[in-house]
Amino acid sequence: MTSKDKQLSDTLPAEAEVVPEPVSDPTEPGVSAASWPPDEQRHMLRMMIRIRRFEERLALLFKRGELPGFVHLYLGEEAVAVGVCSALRADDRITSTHRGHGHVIAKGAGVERMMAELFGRVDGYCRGKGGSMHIVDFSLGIMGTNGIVGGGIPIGTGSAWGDKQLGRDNVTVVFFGDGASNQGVFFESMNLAAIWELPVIFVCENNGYTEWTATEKLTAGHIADRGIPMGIPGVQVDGNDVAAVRLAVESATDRARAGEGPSLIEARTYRWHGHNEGEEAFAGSYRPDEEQAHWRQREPIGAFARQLMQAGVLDQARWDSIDAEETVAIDNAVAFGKASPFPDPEEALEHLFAPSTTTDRSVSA
Ligand SMILES: Cc1ncc(C[n+]2csc(CCOP(=O)(O)OP(=O)(O)O)c2C)c(N)n1
Ligand SMILES: [Mg+2]
Repeated sequence: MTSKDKQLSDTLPAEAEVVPEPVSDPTEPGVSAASWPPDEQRHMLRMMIRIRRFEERLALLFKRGELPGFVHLYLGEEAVAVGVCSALRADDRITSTHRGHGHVIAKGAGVERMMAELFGRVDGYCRGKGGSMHIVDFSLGIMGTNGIVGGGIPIGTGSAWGDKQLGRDNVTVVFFGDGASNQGVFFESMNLAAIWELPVIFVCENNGYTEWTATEKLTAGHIADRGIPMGIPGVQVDGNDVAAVRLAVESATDRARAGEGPSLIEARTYRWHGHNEGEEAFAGSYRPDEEQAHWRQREPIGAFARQLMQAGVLDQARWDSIDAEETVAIDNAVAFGKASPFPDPEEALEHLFAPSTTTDRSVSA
């Protein structure tokens, strides 16, 4: 274990008991990343570290009472967002969830404007009026984090329908959780995506819990199999293996761009923190210590960095400097967010609708 590994898994008990994987058919971890150029591999590592440091800072700010609103952290799940978005083009699109900071950072959102949004300030992505669950930037293909569980699923399916209608070869990825996979809209959207052969990739992040209930108490069968009756291929991947996730998404994007229709990917992972920050005040203890220790041992960033070191595309000094740069970037983002003013109360009812070129929204008395 390197000094960096130690830092990345600092709360892991020394003698953590390893429990079996709570899945029946996991992809073997440790898929080789060697097929991508070294710069891209280091960029994937950088993006995972950026998400990790961003989320850790939010946890701290929340504890200090400096962060308004609800925050659902993505710590431990970084390999899914980065594996997915590293397989996409800049002009592809994503829809996200209530646990969406990692998705949008991986798709290119700037941490300064995100932090300003989280502080409720005008320099944020929604002028400080949206917060954590409304981070949108169409120019980056980010169609929004979303407070409605399953809400991004039909939006992303519609985005793919638009591309198909316009003859564009873009792909849309829909991120959603294991809990959202039980929403009716998931099945409705898969049906339309299948019948119209839409270029959409449904990425289910199965992190083992829906709020405070274990997935197996709520969710029948394997999520990856849920598209089979509609002819949608599904795979289950190790969501803590960034290379495995990227490979699965690359084959789904090939399929989508070739006009062969949708795919479903179930990424098995684990959230390190509570459902939302501050849940300790009411949620009690609902996750076994051994389970948490097991998943912390399967920490995704150190595992990938070790692979890169073995492949000779990273050394400890480079890893340290990437980490230091990303930590400074988060310091700067916090300063930027805090320095930005609050929006003027006068503009509370502005920017509620996107400007429309086809509809006149003016109301005559
Ligand atoms: C339509 C809807 N129902 C219920 C909620 C309350 N809620 C917020 S997050 C959540 C659980 C989502 O679980 P999952 O999809 O597994 O995502 P995770 O939180 O594990 O990332 C629920 C029920 C909501 N926001 N929207
Ligand atoms: Mg979940």
